[in-house]
Amino acid sequence: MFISDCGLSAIVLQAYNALTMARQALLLIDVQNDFCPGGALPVPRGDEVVLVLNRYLELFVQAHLPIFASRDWHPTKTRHFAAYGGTWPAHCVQGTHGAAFHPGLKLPDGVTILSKGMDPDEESYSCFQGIASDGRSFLDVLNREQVQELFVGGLATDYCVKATVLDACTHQFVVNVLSDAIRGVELKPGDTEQALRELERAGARFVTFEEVAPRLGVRLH
Ligand code: VGL
Repeated sequence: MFISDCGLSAIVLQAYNALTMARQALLLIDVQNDFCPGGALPVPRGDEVVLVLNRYLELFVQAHLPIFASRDWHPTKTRHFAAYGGTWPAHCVQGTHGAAFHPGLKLPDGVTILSKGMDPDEESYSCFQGIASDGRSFLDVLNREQVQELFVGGLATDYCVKATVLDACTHQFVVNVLSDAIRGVELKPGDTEQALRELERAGARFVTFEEVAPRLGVRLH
């Protein structure tokens, strides 16, 4: 059998990834209807991340690496909402259409869902404040899966993506922000730019799809 140089290095990289116990993982933040155009708290052009994230999903499935997806999962009454003293219009209320993942997002079987924002008295933006369906914290899940490096995309750059990436840096993960798969709310113009600068200062790297595929040793056809 003829194996090209490129094919061989892909195989070696995948074997390395397998032997070192899958250190990398994909993390999608809050790709939910309410954060997309037409939703209760729309992120401008938020739905544009869906197609790009589907490509990342395919990549991580092929590389047999763990995939996580967070969701805002609020009760009807919470201090997070303007009606109860918070900042935001009601959004992502548990069990509603707005809280569902965008219908175009192709979440594979085996994805771990992290829910956050359930406490009516707590403001939570970071996925590290979320829990899996079995009640384990996100940090526990990552440690159990021996994840050391995260690739993070989704919504919104200036809130939940930012808070999650900052926490991940604090917890000493290597963090890659998917610059082609994030969008900001921009409550104030410039918020997204400022968030990106903060993430860079915290040690996050910025990557695009073309750079990630070879890093994982996967070639998509
Ligand atoms: C978010 C604002 C309010 C987010 C959540 O997912 O980034 N933004 N709640």
